[in-house]
Amino acid sequence: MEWKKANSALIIVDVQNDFIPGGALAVSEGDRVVPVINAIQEKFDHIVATQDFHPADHGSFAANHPGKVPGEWIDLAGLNQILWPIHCVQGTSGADFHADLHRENWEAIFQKGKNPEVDSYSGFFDNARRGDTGLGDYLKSKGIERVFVCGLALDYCVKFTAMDAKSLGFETYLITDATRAVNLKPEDGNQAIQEMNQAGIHSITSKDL
Ligand code: VGL
Ligand code: ZN
Repeated sequence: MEWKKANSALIIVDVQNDFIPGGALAVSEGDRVVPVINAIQEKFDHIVATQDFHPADHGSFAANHPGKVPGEWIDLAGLNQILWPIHCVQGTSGADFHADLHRENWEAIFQKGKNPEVDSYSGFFDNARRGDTGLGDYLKSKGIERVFVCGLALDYCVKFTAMDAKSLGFETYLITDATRAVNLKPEDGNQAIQEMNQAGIHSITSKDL
């Protein structure tokens, strides 16, 4: 495919220890994205990352709702919310980026999920679309028109980030071999790709770059 470095950005979503096998919210094969993402970084002039960064009292944690377990749904300040294990708590190693992930050329990191009252899958907005991380304005200030999205997890934060990028007017690409799904249901990852494609997000592999 044809694309210009100058007006393109790579968005690396949530490649953090808690989403890696052995972590609190492990994504199967989540570690496999690391070498792929390291290899493609050299193709980009603009690289940003997102970081899931919850306070310990975050409302998406089942442990903060007596009697509830991960996978159950609740009403969280007016939004339907699936409950997760405690993960990516600020100041813990689970919130740190995977140690092998190259970070030398990152321009900025956008943290999300800091408001205990609302979850934030997207790197742009919280799930209520109220809070804004500044990622959209940042990309626009750099003249970015095209974004390539990769990281964890495909069926949550990668999908929501790509969908918001598209809705903000960026030409949006999903790098399918640089992401993995949580797959609470076995087809969730494939369904996420279908939803993204229907929204006009293009699927490519790292070899297409
Ligand atoms: C994520 C569930 C909860 C993700 C973050 O990064 O995909 N998923 N928090
Ligand atoms: Zn989270």
